[in-house]
Amino acid sequence: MHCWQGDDIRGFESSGDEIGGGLAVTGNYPGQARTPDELRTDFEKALSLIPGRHRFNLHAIYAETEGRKVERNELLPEHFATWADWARSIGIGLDFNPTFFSHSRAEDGFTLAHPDRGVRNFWIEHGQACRRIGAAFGEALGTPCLTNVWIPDGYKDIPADRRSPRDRLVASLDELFRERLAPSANLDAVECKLFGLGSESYVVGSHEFYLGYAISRDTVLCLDAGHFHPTEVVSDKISSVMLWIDRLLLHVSRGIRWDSDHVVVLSDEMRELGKELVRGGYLPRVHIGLDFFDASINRVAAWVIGARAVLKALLLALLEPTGKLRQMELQQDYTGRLALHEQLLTMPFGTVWDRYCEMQGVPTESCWLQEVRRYEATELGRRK
Ligand code: RNT
Ligand code: ZN
Repeated sequence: MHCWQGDDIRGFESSGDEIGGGLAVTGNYPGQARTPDELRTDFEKALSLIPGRHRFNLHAIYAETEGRKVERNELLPEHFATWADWARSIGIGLDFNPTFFSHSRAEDGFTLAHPDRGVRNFWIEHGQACRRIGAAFGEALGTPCLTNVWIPDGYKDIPADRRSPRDRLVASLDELFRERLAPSANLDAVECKLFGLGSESYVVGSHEFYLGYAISRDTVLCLDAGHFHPTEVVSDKISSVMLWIDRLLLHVSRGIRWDSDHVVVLSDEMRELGKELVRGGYLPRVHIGLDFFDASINRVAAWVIGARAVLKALLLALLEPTGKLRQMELQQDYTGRLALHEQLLTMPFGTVWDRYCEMQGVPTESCWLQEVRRYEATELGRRK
């Protein structure tokens, strides 16, 4: 579960920098977390309403530096010690992201692929610092931290040179990842993107770029559901990329007309994703991360809706009579396959889900919202 739904990707650097990087959070629903303690409390509330075990995914801008300005390339595990202590105390693992946006040195839209060596070096050092923080999390918590690199680099308009930024990005990444860290402590992931706000014509870290990078450097590949052409779906990519890479990170998100990062719901594509993970036996090799941010609704509810939707999709897939569907497919009985798909949609899935929630000691589908409303009245409503 991503930390950034709780505070609209603001973080705690209090530099006043715009989010940038082509990311946009819309809405002004009251109650956003303003401090690390508020973010932790809100997340724990959300956790209490979601069945199963989960992890928390931080970004470098959530460092706790006690009011001191610490440059991003000088961040140390000690700046995240409170996060690690908290994670241990509630028994969860942590994942991490360097933050290559919301910063004056990223304002011109380039970081690791910047033509200026000095700017590149700053961001390489930031990535290196973050990997060490990830490894410290992994060691402290006894579960590897997945450290995911996403950069915004790209051009708004027609480039004159598509090659050089990509040459520079490979070299920067190789430097960033040079230090060997135990995979039991830290795993590295790279995230591609088709376009962003302000990088509509060209993104250096495209899908082809990172697919090749992940295969050749043996890193985790991150596929974000909002980072492709609108009619392209990540569910159809999994069985292809898993042939060539060892581990996959999914950024589960919901784009509406563009990479809008709406709260994940039990959409057709979410269900299809769940089925692909279960049918292919990929669960042990896949990390499922949430990546959405909506500031127009209650943020704790947003976490709960998104996380529960992913779990519902997995449960639906686990309940599917896959053998029967496959058998029909092999016998070329596509009529029976389509009819059974349709029949499955009206089967009593909701009662199985509610029973699972009960067994896990969390509220059933019709009950969790009451808890969020109560929390809003007593806690979120006091934040003015
Ligand atoms: C941006 C990427 C990236 C971010 C987070 C905040 O397009 O999806 O994963 O959303 O790191
Ligand atoms: Zn993402």
